[in-house]
Amino acid sequence: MPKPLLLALPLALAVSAASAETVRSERATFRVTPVAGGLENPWGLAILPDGRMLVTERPGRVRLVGADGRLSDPLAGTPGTVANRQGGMLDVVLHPRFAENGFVYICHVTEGQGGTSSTITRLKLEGERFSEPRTILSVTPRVGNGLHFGCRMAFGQDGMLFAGFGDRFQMDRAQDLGDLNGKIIRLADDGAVPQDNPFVGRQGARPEIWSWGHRNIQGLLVDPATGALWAHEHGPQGGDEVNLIRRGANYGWPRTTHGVNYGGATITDNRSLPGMEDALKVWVPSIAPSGFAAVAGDAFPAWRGNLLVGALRDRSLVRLTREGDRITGEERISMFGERIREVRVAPDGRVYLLTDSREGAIWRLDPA
Ligand SMILES: [Ca+2]
Repeated sequence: MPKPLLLALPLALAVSAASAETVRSERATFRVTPVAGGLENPWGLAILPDGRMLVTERPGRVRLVGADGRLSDPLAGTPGTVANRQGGMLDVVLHPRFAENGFVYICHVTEGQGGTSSTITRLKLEGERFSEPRTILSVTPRVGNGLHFGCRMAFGQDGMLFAGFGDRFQMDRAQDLGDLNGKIIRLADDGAVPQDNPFVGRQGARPEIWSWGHRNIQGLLVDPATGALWAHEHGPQGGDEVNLIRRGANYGWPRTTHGVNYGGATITDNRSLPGMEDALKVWVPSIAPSGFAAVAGDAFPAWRGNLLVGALRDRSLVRLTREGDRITGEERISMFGERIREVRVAPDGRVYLLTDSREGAIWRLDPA
C-alpha cells in the first residue's frame, strides 16, 4: 500500500488501510482497498488492457494510474474544459480496438456561442500524453448554466458510440427532437451519423438521437451478455430511474416522472403515458445514481450478471439483480460515508470505485 496516498483517504478507511476494510454483504464478503488517493472530484475511470487506468478529475485533468497506484502528472494534450458547478472533465471510455489504435473518448464541458455544452473529444494516447484531438460531437443548443450535462458514454457491440446528455435543467428540451439535450445519441467512432439511427431523414429531428425524454443520464452500460443498452438518470426530488434503452423510444421526462420538483411542487401527476417507456426501477427518495457496470469475470461469482450502480446521495454501492429485462432485487452496500461517483469492473471481475470529494480516491473490491 503506497503510504503517502493514504493521507488523503477518509478516516474510516485510512485507520485500517494496512489490512483494508472487510465488508460482509448479502452474497459476498470482500475487502475494500484504496488504490490511489489525492484526486479532486474524480468522475470517470477507464481500465486499460495492461491494467493501468485513466481517471478524470472534474476540474479538467486526466491522469494515468499505474498498477501500483502511482498517479501520473495531468496528461499533456488534454483539451480545455470549463469546470463550473456540475460541469468539467467528466467521462472517459476506450475505443473497442484501443489496443490497436490508442483512441480514448472523453466527455467534457466546453463553451461556445450561447453558453456551455457537453462535448465528446476523441484523443490518441501516446505514452503519457494525448495527441490528435478530434471533436466527435458538441451538444447544441448550448445553455448558459452549469447544470445537468449528463456526459456518460458506452460503446455498443456493433462499435457505435452511445452517449447520454442531461436536460440542462430546462426540462422541455427533453421532449424536443430538434435539441440534443435530454437525449441519448448514437454515432460512429469518427462522429459520423449511422444511417440506421431512428430519426435520420425526419424533418426537424436531430439524426444523432437514439432515445429521448431523459432528465440527466449519469450511467450508461452496454450489457456484455446481451448487448442491450441500459441507462440510469437522476429524477428531480425522487424519481431516479433505471431504463432499458430501445431505439427511438421516449422515456417520458418531464411528461412522466415519479418525482416532484425541489420544494415539493408537482411536475406532473403522470407516472406513465401511452407511447412513453416506463422505468424498470425507480428510486423514491433519490439515491443519486452515478456510474453503471455489469459484473463479469471470476472475482465475484455470486454477483455474476448483476448490475452495479454507484450512489452519491445514498453513499453506497447498489447491486441490482435481474431476470432478462426485469430488475428483480436490490442490495445497498454502505460505502463508509463516501459518495460513489463511478463503478467499473475489470476483466478479472474485480470492482473499482471512485469516491466523489475534493480528496477523492480509487478503491478496489477484492473477494475476501
Ligand atoms: Ca422516465
